[in-house]
Amino acid sequence: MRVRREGARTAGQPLRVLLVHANPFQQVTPVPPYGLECLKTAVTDLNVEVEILDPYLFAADPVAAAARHARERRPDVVGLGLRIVEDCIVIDDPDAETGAVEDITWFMPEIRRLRAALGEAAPEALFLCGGAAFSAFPRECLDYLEVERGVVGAGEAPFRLVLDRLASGAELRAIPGLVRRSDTDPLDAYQLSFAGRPTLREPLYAPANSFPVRTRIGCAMQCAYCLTANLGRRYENGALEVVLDELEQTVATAVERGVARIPVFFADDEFNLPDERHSIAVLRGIVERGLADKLTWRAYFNPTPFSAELAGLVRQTNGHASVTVDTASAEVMRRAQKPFRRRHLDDLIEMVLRHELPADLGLIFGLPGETEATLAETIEFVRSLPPSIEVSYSSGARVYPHTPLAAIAREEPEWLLGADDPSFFEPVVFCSPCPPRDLARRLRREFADLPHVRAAGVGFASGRRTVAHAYRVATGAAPTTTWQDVLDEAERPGDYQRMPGESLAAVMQVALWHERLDLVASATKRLLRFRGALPDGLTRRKLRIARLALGLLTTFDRLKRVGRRGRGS
Ligand code: B12
Ligand code: SF4
Repeated sequence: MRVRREGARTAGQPLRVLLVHANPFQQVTPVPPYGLECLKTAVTDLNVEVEILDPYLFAADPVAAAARHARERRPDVVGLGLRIVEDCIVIDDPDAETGAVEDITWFMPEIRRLRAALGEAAPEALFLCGGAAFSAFPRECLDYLEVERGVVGAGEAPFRLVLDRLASGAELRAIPGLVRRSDTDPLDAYQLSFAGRPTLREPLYAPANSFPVRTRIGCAMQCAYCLTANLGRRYENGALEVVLDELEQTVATAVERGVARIPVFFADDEFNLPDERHSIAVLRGIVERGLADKLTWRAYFNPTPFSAELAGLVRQTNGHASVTVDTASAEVMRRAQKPFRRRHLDDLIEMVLRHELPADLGLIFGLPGETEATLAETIEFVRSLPPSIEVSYSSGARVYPHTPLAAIAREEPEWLLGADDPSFFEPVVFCSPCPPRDLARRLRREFADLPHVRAAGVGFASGRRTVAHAYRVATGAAPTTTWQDVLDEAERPGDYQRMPGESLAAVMQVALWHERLDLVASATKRLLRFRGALPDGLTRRKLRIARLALGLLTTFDRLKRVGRRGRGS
């Protein structure tokens, strides 16, 4: 079928593409729209104009702002990036006195509102979905959003082909990864590929929540509850030189903006699966290229393989291992299809301690097979850990369509709570041997004396919007609030994601990134007055020097502006 492009460009005119980050959680944890950046990078040599829009981060009324933008730009293609469909936090508030059995905020109704508004604003455009969450259950998303086409898995190659064909007026046929709403098994189309060149980053994003760098795609495992299980154990490594070039470029751009050391997140499902050879090669490359002092990094790890060589390199390159443990019980591990056994877990702890590695362990209580006895076993394991190892835990697991857990859930409906949706597209939670809120309260009691153990993540309902507000003020995009409000909010204790000192430093970094020296100066002043703990690496002496330098720079900046005005420019 040939896709109609009314109002289409005349020959030679570039195709206009609007990539929209359809992600309301940007208000709570803003991350760069890395998937969309990868798509844009993949078509830099085509005759196309690609623009990335992140309405939930930069606009006070995201749907209206996105629609307005689409109306003005009249794009030929609108890409919707569905990185997440929900906040994934089963219990956000253990004490909530609502009748709700779980607290997951499902974003699909909001995303449907966004899609409808964009559809009205750009009725001629070809709509295309993609993204990590989309790719795990594409048919359900296309139906719900009433979009005809989507790309399943890595989007670089299919996106390129789609634009190429549209530009030449050819049909959108036989493009690997491109699926139709009517396709019966779109998961079969899953793509694993890389652009083959370092990702070009949008300059808007400060490293407030780290820069993602993908080194491999997919996963050779199939844990029962995991979205990635829907890939069917497929994976591919990125080319080493390209990964290292991307790291080097990211560091260089940050240095240009006055950030001496950047936080990176290796955006892989598990950095050390299916083997550690690739991860070791990446870390060795960091050392060889002299990048180790210029970055810190974090990645998800499976407890095994984790050799002494890998541990040494993690340490040498300033890494932090977030280990996907889930449970310490052999029976729960077996039923969850976890790719390790208890002895691997014990070996990992020993390795982490021996190499003094910064690490945290992620647990999920309530998985299939969880009983009073297995709960007690995992609780005992957690209690045996030293306080240097942080632990975060969830109570209950979201059942996603097509996963092995969905099959288990059909067999054991007595442990299900949430939406009445047999397809599991709307949030349904599996939690054994008791409802998740009860389990969350119980675990809080069990770990009350262990400050390094806490409930996992932050939900949309309880998450602070401080960093998003900082972006809006710093870019002037939607000053819904003043900089003083941002600083007050940052200094107020109770943010799950950061201590007040860290929050002040994070908003200061956003201002610095956007060269708003006036805002940096007032954040510095506030940090100097602040009596609590400062983040690692920041001292009052450094702040005083920065204040002096900023005083000079802002005066210079002001003089420059006055001079320009005087010359009538
Ligand atoms: C690293 C990571 C994080 C880091 C991010 C650090 C950073 N600075 O970016 C941290 C820890 C901060 C994080 C936070 C969260 N995360 Co996270 N995260 C990941 C992880 C492992 C990698 C993401 C990534 O960058 N991938 C690499 C990029 C290149 O891939 P991509 O985005 O998929 O894009 C490709 C394709 O999807 C496609 N594509 C993407 N968009 C589009 C659009 C179109 C039009 C087309 C055609 C194609 C296309 O092409 C791209 C290039 O190949 C993914 C799992 C995964 N494998 O993706 C989970 C994942 C995205 N996270 C998830 C979740 C739930 C969250 C949180 C909500 C958790 C929380 N409550 O705090 C937040 C949300 C933050 C936010 N604003 O979105 C879930 C989402 C699923 C769901 N249930 O909705 C995932 C899928 C993990 C999982 N298996 O469950 N996350
Ligand atoms: S090893 Fe990790 S990414 Fe792979 S299926 Fe299991 S939980 Fe998912």
